[in-house]
Amino acid sequence: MGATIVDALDTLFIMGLHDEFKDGQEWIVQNLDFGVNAEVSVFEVNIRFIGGLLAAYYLSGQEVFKVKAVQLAEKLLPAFNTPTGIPWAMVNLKSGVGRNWGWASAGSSILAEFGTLHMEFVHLTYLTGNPAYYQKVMHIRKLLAKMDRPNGLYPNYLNPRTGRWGQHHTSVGGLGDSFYEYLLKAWLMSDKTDTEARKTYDDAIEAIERHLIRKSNSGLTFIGEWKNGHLERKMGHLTCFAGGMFALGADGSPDDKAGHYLQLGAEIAHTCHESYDRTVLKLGPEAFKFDSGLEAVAVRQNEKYYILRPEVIETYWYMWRFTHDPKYRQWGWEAAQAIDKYCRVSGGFSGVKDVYSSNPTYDDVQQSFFLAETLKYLYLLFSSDDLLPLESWVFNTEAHPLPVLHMANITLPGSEPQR
Ligand code: DMJ
Repeated sequence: MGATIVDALDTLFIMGLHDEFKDGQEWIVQNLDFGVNAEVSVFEVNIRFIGGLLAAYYLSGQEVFKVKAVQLAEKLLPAFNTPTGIPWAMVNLKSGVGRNWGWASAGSSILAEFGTLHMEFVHLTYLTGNPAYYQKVMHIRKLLAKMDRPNGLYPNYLNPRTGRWGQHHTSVGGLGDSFYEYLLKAWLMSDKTDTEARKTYDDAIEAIERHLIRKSNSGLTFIGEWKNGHLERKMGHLTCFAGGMFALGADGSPDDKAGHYLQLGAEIAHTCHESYDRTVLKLGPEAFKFDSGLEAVAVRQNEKYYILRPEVIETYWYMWRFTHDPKYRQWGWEAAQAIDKYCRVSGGFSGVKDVYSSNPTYDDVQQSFFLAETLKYLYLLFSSDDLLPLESWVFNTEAHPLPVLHMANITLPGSEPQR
Protein backbone atom coordinates (compact mmCIF):
# COMPACT_ATOMS: atom_id res chain seq x y z
CA MET A 1 0.00 0.00 0.00
CA GLY A 2 2.96 2.35 -0.33
CA ALA A 3 3.45 2.98 3.40
CA THR A 4 6.97 4.30 2.83
CA ILE A 5 5.74 6.86 0.30
CA VAL A 6 2.88 8.11 2.47
CA ASP A 7 4.94 8.11 5.68
CA ALA A 8 7.76 10.06 3.99
CA LEU A 9 5.73 12.83 2.32
CA ASP A 10 5.96 15.49 5.03
CA THR A 11 9.65 14.76 5.62
CA LEU A 12 10.27 15.46 1.92
CA PHE A 13 8.23 18.65 2.16
CA ILE A 14 10.00 19.90 5.29
CA MET A 15 13.41 19.19 3.75
CA GLY A 16 12.46 21.15 0.63
CA LEU A 17 12.62 18.05 -1.62
CA HIS A 18 9.67 19.25 -3.66
CA ASP A 19 10.29 17.19 -6.81
CA GLU A 20 10.29 13.99 -4.77
CA PHE A 21 7.20 15.21 -2.92
CA LYS A 22 5.42 15.71 -6.26
CA ASP A 23 6.44 12.19 -7.33
CA GLY A 24 4.93 10.85 -4.12
CA GLN A 25 1.75 12.85 -4.66
CA GLU A 26 1.49 11.51 -8.20
CA TRP A 27 1.87 7.93 -6.97
CA ILE A 28 -0.87 8.50 -4.40
CA VAL A 29 -3.26 9.97 -7.00
CA GLN A 30 -2.66 7.05 -9.38
CA ASN A 31 -2.22 4.07 -7.07
CA LEU A 32 -3.29 4.50 -3.46
CA ASP A 33 -6.40 2.35 -3.17
CA PHE A 34 -8.12 1.27 0.04
CA GLY A 35 -10.56 -1.21 -1.49
CA VAL A 36 -8.13 -4.08 -1.06
CA ASN A 37 -9.11 -7.35 0.55
CA ALA A 38 -6.52 -7.05 3.31
CA GLU A 39 -6.50 -7.06 7.07
CA VAL A 40 -4.66 -4.07 8.49
CA SER A 41 -3.76 -2.74 11.92
CA VAL A 42 -6.13 0.12 12.80
CA PHE A 43 -3.40 1.80 14.85
CA GLU A 44 -0.64 1.53 12.24
CA VAL A 45 -2.89 2.71 9.43
CA ASN A 46 -4.04 5.61 11.56
CA ILE A 47 -0.61 6.87 12.67
CA ARG A 48 1.26 6.25 9.41
CA PHE A 49 -1.34 6.71 6.65
CA ILE A 50 -3.99 9.01 8.08
CA GLY A 51 -1.40 10.98 10.07
CA GLY A 52 0.91 11.13 7.05
CA LEU A 53 -1.83 12.22 4.66
CA LEU A 54 -3.21 14.86 7.06
CA ALA A 55 0.25 16.36 7.62
CA ALA A 56 0.89 16.39 3.87
CA TYR A 57 -2.44 18.17 3.43
CA TYR A 58 -1.77 20.81 6.08
CA LEU A 59 1.76 21.51 4.82
CA SER A 60 1.04 21.56 1.09
CA GLY A 61 -2.66 22.51 0.92
CA GLN A 62 -3.22 19.79 -1.72
CA GLU A 63 -6.83 18.55 -1.40
CA VAL A 64 -6.03 15.03 -2.60
CA PHE A 65 -4.33 14.20 0.71
CA LYS A 66 -7.39 15.21 2.70
CA VAL A 67 -9.69 13.25 0.40
CA LYS A 68 -7.55 10.11 0.71
CA ALA A 69 -7.29 10.48 4.50
CA VAL A 70 -11.08 10.65 4.82
CA GLN A 71 -11.63 7.71 2.44
CA LEU A 72 -9.26 5.62 4.51
CA ALA A 73 -10.78 6.69 7.83
CA GLU A 74 -14.21 5.52 6.58
CA LYS A 75 -12.68 2.08 6.04
CA LEU A 76 -11.48 1.97 9.64
CA LEU A 77 -14.82 2.86 11.23
CA PRO A 78 -16.23 -0.73 11.18
CA ALA A 79 -13.46 -1.65 13.65
CA PHE A 80 -15.45 0.24 16.31
CA ASN A 81 -18.44 -2.09 16.00
CA THR A 82 -17.74 -3.97 19.22
CA PRO A 83 -19.98 -4.42 22.28
CA THR A 84 -18.11 -1.63 24.10
CA GLY A 85 -17.02 0.65 21.26
CA ILE A 86 -13.35 -0.13 22.03
CA PRO A 87 -12.09 -0.92 18.52
CA TRP A 88 -10.62 -4.17 17.30
CA ALA A 89 -6.88 -4.12 16.63
CA MET A 90 -7.36 -5.22 13.03
CA VAL A 91 -9.96 -4.69 10.35
CA ASN A 92 -10.40 -6.07 6.87
CA LEU A 93 -10.54 -3.03 4.58
CA LYS A 94 -12.95 -4.71 2.19
CA SER A 95 -15.32 -6.66 4.44
CA GLY A 96 -15.06 -4.46 7.54
CA VAL A 97 -14.67 -7.54 9.73
CA GLY A 98 -12.53 -6.87 12.79
CA ARG A 99 -10.60 -9.01 15.24
CA ASN A 100 -7.84 -8.86 17.83
CA TRP A 101 -4.30 -10.20 17.91
CA GLY A 102 -4.17 -13.85 18.99
CA TRP A 103 -1.35 -13.12 21.44
CA ALA A 104 -3.06 -10.28 23.33
CA SER A 105 -4.26 -11.21 26.83
CA ALA A 106 -7.65 -13.01 26.59
CA GLY A 107 -8.83 -11.41 23.36
CA SER A 108 -7.95 -7.90 24.50
CA SER A 109 -7.44 -4.71 22.53
CA ILE A 110 -4.19 -2.84 23.25
CA LEU A 111 -4.05 0.43 25.19
CA ALA A 112 -1.43 2.01 22.91
CA GLU A 113 -3.53 1.09 19.86
CA PHE A 114 -7.06 2.18 20.77
CA GLY A 115 -5.56 5.05 22.79
CA THR A 116 -3.66 6.50 19.82
CA LEU A 117 -6.46 7.67 17.57
CA HIS A 118 -7.50 10.94 19.19
CA MET A 119 -5.34 13.48 17.33
CA GLU A 120 -6.09 12.22 13.85
CA PHE A 121 -9.79 11.62 14.52
CA VAL A 122 -10.35 15.11 15.96
CA HIS A 123 -8.71 16.56 12.85
CA LEU A 124 -10.93 14.43 10.63
CA THR A 125 -14.06 15.83 12.29
CA TYR A 126 -12.63 19.34 12.14
CA LEU A 127 -11.89 19.02 8.40
CA THR A 128 -15.09 17.23 7.33
CA GLY A 129 -17.71 18.39 9.85
CA ASN A 130 -18.61 14.71 10.30
CA PRO A 131 -19.02 14.12 14.07
CA ALA A 132 -18.48 10.34 13.83
CA TYR A 133 -14.69 10.43 14.28
CA TYR A 134 -14.76 12.72 17.29
CA GLN A 135 -17.55 10.73 18.91
CA LYS A 136 -15.63 7.46 18.55
CA VAL A 137 -12.55 8.72 20.37
CA MET A 138 -14.50 10.62 23.02
CA HIS A 139 -16.43 7.44 23.74
CA ILE A 140 -13.14 5.60 24.38
CA ARG A 141 -12.03 8.38 26.71
CA LYS A 142 -15.29 8.30 28.70
CA LEU A 143 -15.20 4.55 29.06
CA LEU A 144 -11.61 4.60 30.36
CA ALA A 145 -12.43 7.39 32.81
CA LYS A 146 -15.06 5.21 34.48
CA MET A 147 -12.77 2.23 35.05
CA ASP A 148 -10.85 1.36 38.20
CA ARG A 149 -7.12 1.49 37.75
CA PRO A 150 -4.97 -0.93 39.76
CA ASN A 151 -2.50 1.23 41.73
CA GLY A 152 -3.59 4.18 39.60
CA LEU A 153 -1.99 2.51 36.55
CA TYR A 154 -3.57 1.75 33.17
CA PRO A 155 -3.14 -1.91 32.18
CA ASN A 156 -2.00 -2.49 28.57
CA TYR A 157 -4.94 -4.79 27.79
CA LEU A 158 -8.69 -4.16 27.65
CA ASN A 159 -11.28 -6.65 26.44
CA PRO A 160 -13.60 -4.99 23.87
CA ARG A 161 -16.40 -7.51 24.50
CA THR A 162 -16.57 -7.31 28.30
CA GLY A 163 -15.02 -3.89 28.92
CA ARG A 164 -12.71 -5.47 31.53
CA TRP A 165 -8.95 -5.14 31.84
CA GLY A 166 -6.84 -8.10 30.73
CA GLN A 167 -3.49 -8.86 32.41
CA HIS A 168 -2.31 -6.17 34.79
CA HIS A 169 0.79 -5.20 32.83
CA THR A 170 1.66 -1.52 32.46
CA SER A 171 4.27 -0.08 30.14
CA VAL A 172 5.48 3.30 28.93
CA GLY A 173 7.09 1.35 26.06
CA GLY A 174 5.45 -1.09 23.66
CA LEU A 175 1.69 -1.64 24.23
CA GLY A 176 1.26 1.47 26.40
CA ASP A 177 3.50 4.30 25.14
CA SER A 178 1.52 6.52 22.80
CA PHE A 179 -1.67 6.34 24.92
CA TYR A 180 0.07 8.64 27.43
CA GLU A 181 1.58 10.71 24.61
CA TYR A 182 -1.87 11.36 23.07
CA LEU A 183 -3.37 12.52 26.37
CA LEU A 184 -0.76 15.26 26.55
CA LYS A 185 -0.98 16.05 22.85
CA ALA A 186 -4.80 16.21 22.91
CA TRP A 187 -4.41 19.04 25.40
CA LEU A 188 -1.69 20.78 23.37
CA MET A 189 -3.60 20.33 20.11
CA SER A 190 -6.71 21.93 21.62
CA ASP A 191 -4.73 25.08 22.38
CA LYS A 192 -4.65 23.84 26.00
CA THR A 193 -8.44 23.96 26.37
CA ASP A 194 -8.94 20.18 26.70
CA THR A 195 -8.17 20.21 30.41
CA GLU A 196 -9.79 16.80 30.89
CA ALA A 197 -7.00 15.30 28.75
CA ARG A 198 -4.33 17.20 30.68
CA LYS A 199 -5.66 16.02 34.04
CA THR A 200 -5.82 12.41 32.83
CA TYR A 201 -2.20 12.71 31.65
CA ASP A 202 -1.04 14.20 34.95
CA ASP A 203 -2.73 11.50 37.01
CA ALA A 204 -1.32 8.73 34.81
CA ILE A 205 2.21 10.13 34.97
CA GLU A 206 2.03 10.53 38.73
CA ALA A 207 1.23 6.81 39.10
CA ILE A 208 3.97 5.91 36.60
CA GLU A 209 6.53 7.91 38.57
CA ARG A 210 5.48 6.24 41.78
CA HIS A 211 5.56 2.67 40.51
CA LEU A 212 7.70 2.44 37.34
CA ILE A 213 10.47 5.06 37.48
CA ARG A 214 13.59 4.16 39.46
CA LYS A 215 17.30 4.96 39.68
CA SER A 216 19.88 2.26 39.01
CA ASN A 217 22.79 1.58 41.38
CA SER A 218 25.02 3.93 39.41
CA GLY A 219 22.33 6.61 39.29
CA LEU A 220 20.75 6.13 35.85
CA THR A 221 17.03 6.96 35.83
CA PHE A 222 15.02 4.29 34.05
CA ILE A 223 11.38 3.40 33.40
CA GLY A 224 10.64 -0.26 34.09
CA GLU A 225 7.72 -2.50 33.17
CA TRP A 226 4.99 -3.31 35.69
CA LYS A 227 3.87 -6.95 35.63
CA ASN A 228 1.18 -8.01 38.12
CA GLY A 229 2.55 -5.94 40.99
CA HIS A 230 6.22 -6.61 40.21
CA LEU A 231 8.63 -4.15 38.57
CA GLU A 232 10.75 -5.61 35.80
CA ARG A 233 13.97 -3.54 35.67
CA LYS A 234 14.05 -3.45 31.89
CA MET A 235 13.51 -0.49 29.58
CA GLY A 236 12.69 -0.64 25.87
CA HIS A 237 14.06 1.57 23.10
CA LEU A 238 10.41 2.51 22.54
CA THR A 239 10.24 3.85 26.13
CA CYS A 240 12.95 6.40 25.34
CA PHE A 241 10.37 8.65 23.66
CA ALA A 242 9.16 9.48 27.20
CA GLY A 243 12.09 11.84 27.81
CA GLY A 244 10.71 14.12 25.11
CA MET A 245 7.17 13.66 26.39
CA PHE A 246 8.09 14.71 29.94
CA ALA A 247 9.85 17.82 28.59
CA LEU A 248 6.91 18.66 26.34
CA GLY A 249 4.50 18.31 29.25
CA ALA A 250 6.63 20.21 31.77
CA ASP A 251 4.95 23.53 31.10
CA GLY A 252 1.47 23.25 32.57
CA SER A 253 2.24 20.43 34.98
CA PRO A 254 0.58 20.54 38.41
CA ASP A 255 2.08 21.90 41.62
CA ASP A 256 4.67 23.95 39.80
CA LYS A 257 6.63 20.83 38.84
CA ALA A 258 7.77 22.11 35.42
CA GLY A 259 11.44 22.04 36.47
CA HIS A 260 11.04 18.52 37.82
CA TYR A 261 9.64 17.18 34.53
CA LEU A 262 12.26 18.92 32.40
CA GLN A 263 14.89 17.35 34.65
CA LEU A 264 13.21 13.94 34.33
CA GLY A 265 13.27 14.34 30.53
CA ALA A 266 17.00 15.12 30.70
CA GLU A 267 17.64 12.05 32.88
CA ILE A 268 15.81 9.74 30.47
CA ALA A 269 17.71 11.26 27.53
CA HIS A 270 20.97 10.60 29.39
CA THR A 271 20.04 6.97 30.18
CA CYS A 272 19.03 6.31 26.58
CA HIS A 273 22.25 7.88 25.32
CA GLU A 274 24.12 5.51 27.65
CA SER A 275 22.26 2.57 26.06
CA TYR A 276 23.73 3.68 22.71
CA ASP A 277 27.18 4.51 24.05
CA ARG A 278 27.62 1.10 25.72
CA THR A 279 27.36 -0.77 22.40
CA VAL A 280 29.97 -1.47 19.75
CA LEU A 281 28.00 0.21 16.95
CA LYS A 282 26.92 3.23 19.07
CA LEU A 283 23.31 2.36 18.21
CA GLY A 284 20.83 1.39 20.91
CA PRO A 285 19.45 -2.10 21.51
CA GLU A 286 15.72 -2.88 21.47
CA ALA A 287 15.66 -3.37 25.25
CA PHE A 288 18.17 -2.97 28.07
CA LYS A 289 18.39 -4.09 31.70
CA PHE A 290 19.23 -2.59 35.06
CA ASP A 291 19.89 -5.75 37.01
CA SER A 292 22.67 -7.67 38.75
CA GLY A 293 25.45 -5.22 37.95
CA LEU A 294 24.27 -4.71 34.38
CA GLU A 295 23.15 -1.22 33.46
CA ALA A 296 21.67 0.02 30.17
CA VAL A 297 22.78 -3.04 28.20
CA ALA A 298 20.81 -5.77 26.45
CA VAL A 299 21.16 -9.24 27.89
CA ARG A 300 19.13 -11.51 25.65
CA GLN A 301 20.25 -12.08 22.09
CA ASN A 302 16.77 -11.26 20.77
CA GLU A 303 16.92 -7.78 22.34
CA LYS A 304 20.18 -6.68 20.73
CA TYR A 305 18.79 -5.44 17.42
CA TYR A 306 18.36 -1.87 16.15
CA ILE A 307 15.65 -1.40 13.53
CA LEU A 308 16.19 2.30 12.68
CA ARG A 309 13.89 3.41 15.49
CA PRO A 310 13.49 7.14 16.23
CA GLU A 311 12.64 7.41 19.96
CA VAL A 312 16.07 8.35 21.30
CA ILE A 313 16.65 10.99 18.61
CA GLU A 314 13.07 12.22 19.17
CA THR A 315 13.91 12.85 22.83
CA TYR A 316 17.20 14.58 21.89
CA TRP A 317 15.21 16.92 19.63
CA TYR A 318 12.61 17.87 22.26
CA MET A 319 15.35 18.37 24.85
CA TRP A 320 17.26 20.54 22.36
CA ARG A 321 14.18 22.69 21.73
CA PHE A 322 13.59 23.21 25.45
CA THR A 323 17.16 23.65 26.67
CA HIS A 324 19.46 24.39 23.71
CA ASP A 325 22.11 22.35 25.48
CA PRO A 326 24.61 21.51 22.69
CA LYS A 327 25.08 17.97 24.02
CA TYR A 328 21.77 16.97 22.41
CA ARG A 329 23.05 17.95 18.97
CA GLN A 330 26.29 16.13 19.70
CA TRP A 331 24.42 12.97 20.70
CA GLY A 332 22.16 13.23 17.65
CA TRP A 333 25.19 13.59 15.41
CA GLU A 334 26.79 10.48 16.96
CA ALA A 335 23.61 8.53 16.14
CA ALA A 336 23.45 9.95 12.59
CA GLN A 337 27.05 8.92 11.93
CA ALA A 338 26.48 5.43 13.33
CA ILE A 339 23.36 4.95 11.19
CA ASP A 340 25.27 6.10 8.12
CA LYS A 341 28.20 3.82 8.89
CA TYR A 342 26.41 0.64 9.93
CA CYS A 343 22.92 0.76 8.43
CA ARG A 344 23.46 2.23 4.95
CA VAL A 345 23.13 -0.36 2.17
CA SER A 346 22.99 -0.05 -1.59
CA GLY A 347 19.19 0.26 -1.74
CA GLY A 348 18.66 2.47 1.32
CA PHE A 349 19.08 1.73 5.04
CA SER A 350 18.63 -1.49 6.95
CA GLY A 351 18.16 -2.55 10.56
CA VAL A 352 21.00 -4.51 12.18
CA LYS A 353 20.63 -7.66 14.24
CA ASP A 354 23.26 -7.12 16.96
CA VAL A 355 24.54 -3.71 18.06
CA TYR A 356 27.23 -5.40 20.21
CA SER A 357 28.84 -7.14 17.24
CA SER A 358 31.57 -5.44 15.21
CA ASN A 359 30.40 -7.55 12.30
CA PRO A 360 26.63 -7.03 12.31
CA THR A 361 24.21 -8.66 9.91
CA TYR A 362 21.34 -6.75 8.34
CA ASP A 363 17.66 -7.53 8.78
CA ASP A 364 17.07 -6.30 5.21
CA VAL A 365 14.15 -4.03 6.19
CA GLN A 366 13.85 -0.25 5.97
CA GLN A 367 10.95 0.53 8.29
CA SER A 368 8.72 3.35 7.02
CA PHE A 369 9.22 5.22 10.31
CA PHE A 370 12.88 5.69 9.40
CA LEU A 371 11.85 8.32 6.82
CA ALA A 372 8.81 9.56 8.75
CA GLU A 373 10.50 9.98 12.12
CA THR A 374 14.20 9.18 12.48
CA LEU A 375 15.41 11.36 9.62
CA LYS A 376 12.82 14.08 10.32
CA TYR A 377 13.80 14.43 13.97
CA LEU A 378 17.49 14.48 13.01
CA TYR A 379 16.81 17.20 10.45
CA LEU A 380 14.82 19.25 12.96
CA LEU A 381 17.56 18.81 15.57
CA PHE A 382 19.92 20.72 13.28
CA SER A 383 17.33 23.28 12.08
CA SER A 384 16.24 26.50 13.73
CA ASP A 385 13.29 26.54 16.13
CA ASP A 386 11.06 28.43 13.72
CA LEU A 387 10.81 25.38 11.48
CA LEU A 388 7.58 23.86 12.85
CA PRO A 389 7.44 25.75 16.17
CA LEU A 390 5.95 23.72 18.99
CA GLU A 391 3.50 26.50 19.83
CA SER A 392 1.74 25.92 16.50
CA TRP A 393 2.33 22.25 15.63
CA VAL A 394 1.83 19.00 17.50
CA PHE A 395 3.55 15.89 16.17
CA ASN A 396 1.56 12.69 16.08
CA THR A 397 3.26 9.54 17.34
CA GLU A 398 4.68 8.89 13.85
CA ALA A 399 6.20 12.44 13.77
CA HIS A 400 3.54 13.84 11.45
CA PRO A 401 2.94 17.50 12.37
CA LEU A 402 -0.67 18.59 12.82
CA PRO A 403 -1.60 22.20 13.59
CA VAL A 404 -2.91 23.37 16.95
CA LEU A 405 -6.66 23.87 16.61
CA HIS A 406 -7.77 27.15 18.08
CA MET A 407 -10.84 25.78 19.79
CA ALA A 408 -12.45 29.17 20.29
CA ASN A 409 -13.36 29.09 16.60
CA ILE A 410 -14.53 25.48 16.46
CA THR A 411 -17.63 23.64 17.55
CA LEU A 412 -17.05 19.94 17.97
CA PRO A 413 -20.10 17.75 18.55
CA GLY A 414 -20.95 17.38 22.21
CA SER A 415 -18.77 20.31 23.19
CA GLU A 416 -20.07 23.75 23.93
CA PRO A 417 -18.85 26.41 21.56
CA GLN A 418 -16.18 28.31 23.49
CA ARG A 419 -16.50 31.78 22.07
C1 DMJ B 1 6.45 4.27 15.39
O1 DMJ B 1 5.65 3.64 14.44
C2 DMJ B 1 5.64 5.11 16.32
O2 DMJ B 1 6.47 6.04 16.92
C3 DMJ B 1 4.91 4.31 17.35
O3 DMJ B 1 4.26 5.10 18.31
C4 DMJ B 1 5.80 3.31 18.05
N1 DMJ B 1 7.08 3.21 17.49
C5 DMJ B 1 7.29 3.23 16.09
C6 DMJ B 1 8.75 3.43 15.77
O4 DMJ B 1 9.63 2.83 16.63
